[in-house]
Amino acid sequence: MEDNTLNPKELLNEFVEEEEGFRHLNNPADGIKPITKKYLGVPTHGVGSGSKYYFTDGDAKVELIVVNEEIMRVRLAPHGVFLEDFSYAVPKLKPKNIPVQFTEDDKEFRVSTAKVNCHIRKADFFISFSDQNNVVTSSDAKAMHWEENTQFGGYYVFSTKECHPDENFFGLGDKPTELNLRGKRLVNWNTDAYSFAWNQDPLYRSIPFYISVNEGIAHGIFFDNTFKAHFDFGGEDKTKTSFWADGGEMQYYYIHGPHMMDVVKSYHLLTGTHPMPPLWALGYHQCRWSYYPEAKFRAVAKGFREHKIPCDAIYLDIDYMDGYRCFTWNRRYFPDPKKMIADAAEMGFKTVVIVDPGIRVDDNYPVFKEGKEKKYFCRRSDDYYMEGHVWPGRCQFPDFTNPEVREWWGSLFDELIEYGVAGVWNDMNEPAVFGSGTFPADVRHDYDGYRGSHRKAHNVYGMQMVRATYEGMRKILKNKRPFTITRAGYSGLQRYASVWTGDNVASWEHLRLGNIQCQRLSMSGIPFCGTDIGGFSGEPDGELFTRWIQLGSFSPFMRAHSAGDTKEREPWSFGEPFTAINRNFIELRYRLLPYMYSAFWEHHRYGFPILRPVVMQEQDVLKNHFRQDEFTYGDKILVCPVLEPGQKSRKVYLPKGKWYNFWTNEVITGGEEVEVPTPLETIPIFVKAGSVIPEYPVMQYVGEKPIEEVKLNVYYSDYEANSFFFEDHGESFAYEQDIYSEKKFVVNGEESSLTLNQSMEGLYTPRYDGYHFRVIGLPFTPTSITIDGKDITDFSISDEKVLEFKYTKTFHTLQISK
Ligand code: MIG
Repeated sequence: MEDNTLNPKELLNEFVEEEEGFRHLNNPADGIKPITKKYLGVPTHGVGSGSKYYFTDGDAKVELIVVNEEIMRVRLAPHGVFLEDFSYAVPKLKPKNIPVQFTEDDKEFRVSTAKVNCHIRKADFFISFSDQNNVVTSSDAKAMHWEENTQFGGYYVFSTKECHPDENFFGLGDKPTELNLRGKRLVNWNTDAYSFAWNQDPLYRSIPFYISVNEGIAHGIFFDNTFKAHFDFGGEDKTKTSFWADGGEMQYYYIHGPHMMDVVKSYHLLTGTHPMPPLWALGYHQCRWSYYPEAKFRAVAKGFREHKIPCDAIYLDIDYMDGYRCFTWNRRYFPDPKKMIADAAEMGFKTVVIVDPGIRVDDNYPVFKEGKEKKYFCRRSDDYYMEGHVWPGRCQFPDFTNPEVREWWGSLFDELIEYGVAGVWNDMNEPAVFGSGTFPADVRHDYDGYRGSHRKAHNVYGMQMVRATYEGMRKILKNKRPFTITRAGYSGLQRYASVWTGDNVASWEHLRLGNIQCQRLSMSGIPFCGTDIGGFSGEPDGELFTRWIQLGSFSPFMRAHSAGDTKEREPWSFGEPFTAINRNFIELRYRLLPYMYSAFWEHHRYGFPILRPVVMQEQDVLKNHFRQDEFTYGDKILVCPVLEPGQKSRKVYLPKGKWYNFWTNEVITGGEEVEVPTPLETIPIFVKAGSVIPEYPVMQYVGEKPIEEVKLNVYYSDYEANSFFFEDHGESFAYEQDIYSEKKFVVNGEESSLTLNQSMEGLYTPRYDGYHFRVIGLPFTPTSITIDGKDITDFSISDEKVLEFKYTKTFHTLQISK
């Protein structure tokens, strides 16, 4: 007998939007009823006050919540009953108490804050948004619509907006395609995508958030719906942008700009930012599938120190476990893990281990036994356990959407942590199952009490796994920051983990793709991201590996990783000149750690992305909507990777303003492309005039030596410019109690003088006093240098015209003049 409620064919249904609306792709001969969609008609009533407004058309109801001046949330209840308000992405929706105006005339209802107006048109229920200058930024091209789902209950939900001739789209997480999403149709459904290809979709993560830029004005749409979701950015019909999902509510946040940066900041306000990572996690990480046995692990550690290549973390992939059982050790390969990890720690290495969600069905395996007894594993609709084959063999899978299961999973890390493990890598959590790909649709999930099938929980499963890992580690580590990395995720995952882009390939195309993916993740709310440097599958040559290390030095998460069937792949594996160049760049990363850590703080505290594509600097320049190579790390350092073999030079676009070539200190006026030499030793790096870039001495690992001296690289500018410099203990949560130091530098140059002011906030005092100053680009020969009124007489000026001196006390005002 066919079970009508669980027809797996339903999962394959796709919709194509056409002029006349949506239609099923399925052949009616399959026995699936053709779609009969319903549209909102006429809003006959509008009521509301404060932050909540309701508009109705017969049974159908639309809710509008004013979150703050820039953000409004729209929800649709086709038959008048909204689902309970719960979201894994938005932990707490706290509408701000702000003045809101609600007005009505013949044509429309209107809800307005000081910055945004939402218009609900009376003729047809079209919803649009405009800014305080009455410029319409987003408007419906069709009224919201839905289709009843006779198989599972609920609705397919649709929204269609106007797409303008020069409107461009960004965001959506890790999609492996051009940075600009205009013309694309994409799907969110977490998928294990080994050796994925350019344009392959979907991949591992689902981030239903995009940014539109039209005529210089940006807005964002966050479609907070965890079901399989679809986006079409003027692909099917170039005048329409649509998003729809196979279930759940039509629920989206309209996020006003006008700048892309404002949109990203507001998105972070809803979904949270990444906590400060332990400082060591910003160092270089070495991974491979797998380093085993113990002798191999030790040899890799030794190799780094012998080659004097800085490294902070070495990873253990699945072979450290006993038959791939999580929380066990293969004692033949690793007879005394505690000692091995302690010895590595002695040498300055953190050990990071992998875990997978599949738990081997084995009554002699305590984790399985306990999970089974407590009924923590996922079950099918008719109560059978969800079973699937993964690395350990036949497995069952914890329901991470159950808070009790998360708590249990988190507690399982106590032994690993007692052994000294410092980081946990969460793999296969799409969830991935051999053969079938993932769970069947009927698998049930607790969903924190708001129960649902796998159709609803699939895209959040991985995020809840890494959340369980993160929260468990945080509890066990007490005041120490956990380090976690995840493959799968949904919006908000940044509150719990860093990510890597999954199983890429050792090719130049993937180097290009990885650069785009990291920028896109960064602007989609996932700041701590990186690719498998060198490419997971296949063999890079020395040149490709070195170009990847160079780009990777400017990925927030920097890790080399490779599949087991490839040749050895450490930074010294390719001989000279590659080893020396790789060392140089990894060293550069360690020199720039305080700058990178400060950029992380700007993310954590203020919601800025860490990597910023050029379009985020100058969204009003249409050409920039199509640039995807150059980006800034924070807002001071612009990087452009070399993405082709044998390239001697390449074009780099510099946004308006003055930039210094990092390697030569040459000053270049931006606003156009420049040709930059790209010998294997360098990639184009530029520093914005007016920046103050703090620099630590090179160390083999974070904390190798106490920091006695910090270099301050001051780049002269003839305008006023600010820089931040954040420091703290680097591994505790004391920053939450204001135990940190946030310094602000203000550079201001004139024709014959330069002033640098420093102010401080926070309760942390670094152990060093004063700085080693390097002043770059002075347009005059200095004769007088004073700090807080005291003369500095001991200074030097190099051939490159870099002025250097030290001052061993803290300072407020530095004055340099002709
Ligand atoms: O089925 O743990 O993406 O980084 O090395 C493959 C083995 C499972 C996939 C991950 C990859 C990891 C590998 N894992």
